[in-house]
Amino acid sequence: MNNFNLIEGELKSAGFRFGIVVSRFNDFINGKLLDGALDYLKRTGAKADDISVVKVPGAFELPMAVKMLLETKKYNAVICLGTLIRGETTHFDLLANQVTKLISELSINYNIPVSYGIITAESIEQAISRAGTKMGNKGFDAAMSAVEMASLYAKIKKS
Ligand code: INI
Repeated sequence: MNNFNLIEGELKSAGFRFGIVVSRFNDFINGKLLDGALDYLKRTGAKADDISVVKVPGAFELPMAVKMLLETKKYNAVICLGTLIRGETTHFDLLANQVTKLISELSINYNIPVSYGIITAESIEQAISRAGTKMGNKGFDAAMSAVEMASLYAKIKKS
């Protein structure tokens, strides 16, 4: 089994267009996620002109704006950024489950990768640790997935 056709994405962004949807709720954390995502895209070759950043009020609105971006067919991948903190809302589980499900369904229905850079945390401290401190930066990680998947989709289409 030596001659199989391996298809995998590369971590290069040049030539791809990215949409980033970021929520304003918990903005001091989401700003760090956005910094991480932009840092990754620029360091892997994306041009500023090829990146659109869309702001929405909260995590609940993320899937709505993602759908609008996908509908344009202008983007090779969309990155979702937001922060849900259990302590702040009794409907944490409902929001987290619904938003996650919708984002995944949108990606599959439109055949365009959407990456998940939404922190779901028990406390503000835990959220901060995932936004550029102890536990890395979930925005940076989500951008990495978006780039790999954009490249993978392009290769699958060409295969
Ligand atoms: N939105 C968030 O992004 N994170 C939260 O933790 C949150 N809490 O705690 O309620 C939150 N609520 C707002 C929600 O996403 C909508 O924007 C709002 O209900 C208006 O539709």
